[in-house]
Amino acid sequence: MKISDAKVFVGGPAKNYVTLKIMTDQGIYGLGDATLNNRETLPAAYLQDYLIPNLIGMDPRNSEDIWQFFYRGAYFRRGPIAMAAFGAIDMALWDIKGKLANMPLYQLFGGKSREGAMVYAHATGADLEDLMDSISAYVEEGYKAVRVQCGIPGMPSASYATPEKRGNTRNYITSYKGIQPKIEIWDTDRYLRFMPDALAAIRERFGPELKILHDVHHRLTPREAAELAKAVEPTRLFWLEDPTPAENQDVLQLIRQHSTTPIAIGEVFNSIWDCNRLIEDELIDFIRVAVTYAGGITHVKRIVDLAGLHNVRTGFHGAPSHSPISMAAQAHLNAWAPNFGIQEYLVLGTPECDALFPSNHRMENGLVHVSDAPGLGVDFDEKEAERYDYQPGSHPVVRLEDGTVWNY
Ligand code: GCO
Ligand code: MG
Repeated sequence: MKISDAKVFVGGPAKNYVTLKIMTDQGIYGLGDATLNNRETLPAAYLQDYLIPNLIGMDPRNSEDIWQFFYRGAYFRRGPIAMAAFGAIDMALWDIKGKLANMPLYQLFGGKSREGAMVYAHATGADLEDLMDSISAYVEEGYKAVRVQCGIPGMPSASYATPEKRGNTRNYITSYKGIQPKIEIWDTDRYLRFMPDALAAIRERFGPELKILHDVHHRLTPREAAELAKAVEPTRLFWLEDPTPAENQDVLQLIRQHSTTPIAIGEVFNSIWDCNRLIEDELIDFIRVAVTYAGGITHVKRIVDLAGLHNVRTGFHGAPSHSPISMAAQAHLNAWAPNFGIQEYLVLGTPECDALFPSNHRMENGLVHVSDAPGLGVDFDEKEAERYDYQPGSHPVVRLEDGTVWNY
């Protein structure tokens, strides 16, 4: 069996998805997602210029060897661009493997460990009342867990705030159009004065059962993060995410020494080497890597197994930047992983998105039920794809009030 061709598509409804389709001489094809939010053309170029010419003629069943060939063969290892490109190839090869075996992927991993995998939605509000409305809407729909992000009084343009009061506060899709980034202003002191009480008020309003998550988006210093993690202990968060930038991992010890609030980190990591210490030293409770830019199923499965040895559960990144292809790969891992924690899940299910990526994965009462179709269980409609092309975008850049650049 040989890979006969491969194509890359960039574009999609309201988002640039980087979709890889690998064809074989036996007519079976596989799909992968190489979307790297707001840098989409780069993994696409890596695939087109370097990887696809090498892929043609390879045996698609040797997914491990192909992964090692590209990873080791790159010489310059790791990095989100390369790992997103390897990840897309890897997903597509697993998709082919599942179709050959006539089995859904979770069966190849070891079968189902659960019937439905718990997901969390993004509730956002321009202010606390607005956020409460957004949470209520998700709770009414049956969600068991929500990430809560709120506008901070006196801080008009943090990314947590939805600038339009009400209106688009639900199903928020990150939309940062244009190559010039939007500038947001951040003030740690205002945030720290507001957030613990806001989270306590949410717990008070929604009671003990709701799983409440909050994303700090790398904004705090280690000492400030320890202060916040300690202050929110009575609220019993499901997790506090990215409290500090994770380049310096020693600092996580400071947070641990001061608080028992569960910590989730890893959405910007792209290899096991970015998180093995955090996992082995048990400095985090949830690992947030994504199959998209952490090297695909082959590599992420290794991270999941390492995490399982150290009481660390999964909480894969699932922002709208991921296409339904990598979300399907994660649905299969979530069905299998003995140390599954939760899945971030944003309702992509617009009619346009469903038409482009038809699938039978379904969300019901806050749980994702994985499809039983062979392989990834998601398809890609090339005719639909012709409607879209690449739209440049950029993440915001954050500055303090005095102009100093801060962390997004
Ligand atoms: C999350 C992330 C997103 C990121 C986005 C960047 O937890 O979902 O922090 O909100 O901003 O994925 O591309
Ligand atoms: Mg995050």
